[in-house]
Amino acid sequence: MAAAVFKTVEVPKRAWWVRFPSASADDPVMSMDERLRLAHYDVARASKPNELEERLAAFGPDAVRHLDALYGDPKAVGRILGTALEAAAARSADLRERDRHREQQPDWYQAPGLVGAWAYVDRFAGTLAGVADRVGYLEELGITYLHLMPFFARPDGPNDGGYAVSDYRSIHPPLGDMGDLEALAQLLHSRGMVLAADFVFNHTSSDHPWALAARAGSEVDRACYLTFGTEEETLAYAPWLREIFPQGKRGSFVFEPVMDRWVWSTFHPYQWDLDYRNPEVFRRMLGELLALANAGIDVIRLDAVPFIWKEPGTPCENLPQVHDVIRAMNALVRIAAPATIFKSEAIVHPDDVRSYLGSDGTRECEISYNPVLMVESWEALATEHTQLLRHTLETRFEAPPGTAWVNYLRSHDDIGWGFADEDALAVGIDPAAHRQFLQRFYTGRDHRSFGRGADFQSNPTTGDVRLSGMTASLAGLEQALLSADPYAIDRAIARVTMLHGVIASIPGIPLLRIGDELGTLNDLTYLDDPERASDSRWLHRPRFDWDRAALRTDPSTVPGRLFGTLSKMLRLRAGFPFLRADAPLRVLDGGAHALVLDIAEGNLRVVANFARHEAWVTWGGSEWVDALSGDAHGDAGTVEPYGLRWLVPIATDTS
Ligand code: OTU
Repeated sequence: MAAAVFKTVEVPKRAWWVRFPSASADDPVMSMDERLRLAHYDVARASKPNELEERLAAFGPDAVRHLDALYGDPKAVGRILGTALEAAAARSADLRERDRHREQQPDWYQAPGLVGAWAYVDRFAGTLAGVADRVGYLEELGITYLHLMPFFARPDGPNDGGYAVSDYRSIHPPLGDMGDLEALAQLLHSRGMVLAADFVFNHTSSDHPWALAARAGSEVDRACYLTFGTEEETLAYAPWLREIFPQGKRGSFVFEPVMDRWVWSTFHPYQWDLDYRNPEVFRRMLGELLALANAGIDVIRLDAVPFIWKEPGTPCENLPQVHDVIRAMNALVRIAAPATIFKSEAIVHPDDVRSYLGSDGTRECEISYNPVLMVESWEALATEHTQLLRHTLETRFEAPPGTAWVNYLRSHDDIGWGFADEDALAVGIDPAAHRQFLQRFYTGRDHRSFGRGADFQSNPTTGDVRLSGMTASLAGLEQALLSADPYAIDRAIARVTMLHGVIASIPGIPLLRIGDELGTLNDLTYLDDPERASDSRWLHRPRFDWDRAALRTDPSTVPGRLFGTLSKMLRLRAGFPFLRADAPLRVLDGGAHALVLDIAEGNLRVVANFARHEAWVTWGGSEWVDALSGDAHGDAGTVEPYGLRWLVPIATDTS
């Protein structure tokens, strides 16, 4: 038997001897229990079981099972467990208290009061400390979940809005430092809010220390990336891959002259994909993930999750091993930082999107973006018909037990027309032609257009193209203001309100684009910045306009009208105790132009008219009051263009 490696892990009040298994290749394969015991249980037991031990007992076997499936190497698995235990030991007393609290309330992210917004640190408030100063604004709007776009160190020059990370443990200097991040997390926590941040883990920046070491000749670091000696070798993969940013570069490989090798790069040339087939990559990135959790991040957004595992002759997206990686990481988070949850960012076929919420009761990502609801909300607005949206809600909306959708209209990314072909065909729509129509519509190239979006990343080979633009500009406010037509302005405000009204009333976490509450329009200034000009997503990443925000209390202004309605909706929803993420949703027949949803078995009936004309809609029931307007209603009525009702039953006195 090879010599065992011993290592001390400091945990409060006690030193734990963690004995890593160091089995050599000819050692017999150890059972899972045996390995866990070797990795941890060589401990002078306390009289009362320690909570870390309990968590290890509860989640260790899951972690090991998935790690075994990936790596089958007990030594590597032991090292990974060691990294998790080190992070557990480094966790602050406050966050350990938060862990206990969340373990008592494991469904916290399914509560109706969780209402999200996302923002860029610099564009919203200059610095992390500036964000702390602006928390009052978020509270006024009714936000309890703040997602800050990437704020870690990144290269000077192009860095994909921070999605090229040079160091996962230091903040991009103009934004502040780790102390500011921790202080902001503490402040939000003290106000009952949660903080979400990105874990950009498919790739590092090409100037990350591992990439620099790889260039300098370190074999260990080079093995963290996927590199190839010749371009021919890339052909084992290349023909199956999708191009994500075809206007930046063609293909998924870039030549690196210093190493004289080809490097895998799914996104921009300066974003190098990591090779999770190497357990050392898993271990290193787990350390970075848990450091993020230990800084006080509650919700970790797993960026570009479908791409993290590559196998020859496959599309290298959504492979089964991705699920093992995420499940193992989740189990290790349950051990080391259980207050933390994962949000999946997979903008792929709806079946694949859903797969990251786990299956067979296995915990994977607790929450996920819901891109198909986003896409089909815009689709229904353009077509003024709700059949595709209704069909998808009926067949795909129910989230697996213990999970929640994150419902949104706009992210910082483009809109790709990612409805399922089969869903479109099921309601008589030609998917390809329909995607072309939607793109034309929202870029102002259709005679009925009110949208003023822009093309993003048109692919000369496939003809695929995606869309950029702010909510208000896509919904017609920009065009209406240009024409100075009060009727058109009213219509555009009604569209923005109605779309948000659906997102805010549907089970799951609503996630608002900060600025949408003021009707912020497209920002063309990115065209003057050579680093950004080629990326039209900057059209919808404007600086937050605090002068505009100052108008929010003036109901005669566009910002005042929108802020008033949206903040009211968010507050109302937070106060509906039945509006949990797992509340049942039923799609009722409200005719071709309307969406009628029954939520939580008669507790709320949402009626939305997607058409530019009035619609007579039957929503059923008998006596309702519209929580938004206070008007009483029966079982049907005329709904104005883009009208919205949140109908709650009038309580019948049973005393
Ligand atoms: C993500 O998006 C981020 O949200 C982007 O801002 C980044 O540029 C990118 O990753 C690289 O880090 O293709 O058009 O299925 O669709 O990860 C945006 C997931 C993207 C991908 C998604 C990616």
